[in-house]
Amino acid sequence: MEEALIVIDVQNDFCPGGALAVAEGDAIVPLVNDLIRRFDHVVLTQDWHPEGHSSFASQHPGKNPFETVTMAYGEQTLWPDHCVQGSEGAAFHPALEWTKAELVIRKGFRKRIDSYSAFFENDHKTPTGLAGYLRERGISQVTLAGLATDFCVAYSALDAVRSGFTATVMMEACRAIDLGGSLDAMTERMKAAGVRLI
Ligand code: VGL
Ligand code: ZN
Repeated sequence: MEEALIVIDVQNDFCPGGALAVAEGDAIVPLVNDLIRRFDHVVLTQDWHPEGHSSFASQHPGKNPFETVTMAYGEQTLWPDHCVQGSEGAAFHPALEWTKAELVIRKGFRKRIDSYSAFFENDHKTPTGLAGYLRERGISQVTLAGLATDFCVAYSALDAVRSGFTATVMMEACRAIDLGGSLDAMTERMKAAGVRLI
């Protein structure tokens, strides 16, 4: 039974000084590097939006970051412009030891749809291909760490379980945005779904 570490969005824009900075986002980097050393298989995700992405508040006149809108696929939180393809903000944190990674899954590259999860976009239907990749590689267990706990990490963990993988989240190696109680809410959803939180 093979296991993979999935490192979620350890990118400059989610670290202090970045466009969508997560408090202490950079503090997890040494812990994530330790995990990378310990796992045989490492996959990274990279939030990767085209300019003018529909999840950016700047594209919705009269709306501010962290407000919500209804998209074709349901409710969507609006964000500051972040992780624009090819920008410094979209690059991995400079101290992240990513060279060992076997795969980088980019997500959020379709202009009309956001993607928090490493497995499915926010319509919960459009696959990223990660489940197929892991299955073909004989990987049935995933461990997750990264940013942000209550968005991309949580949705990835929930979709991992839904896709038939066992999922563990290393909570110390994650940091949250925590918008309107989202950390508690998503922690409860993960527990209820059978995600192991350690
Ligand atoms: C994320 C909001 C927007 C994340 C990505 O990585 O958790 N959150 N894009
Ligand atoms: Zn994003």
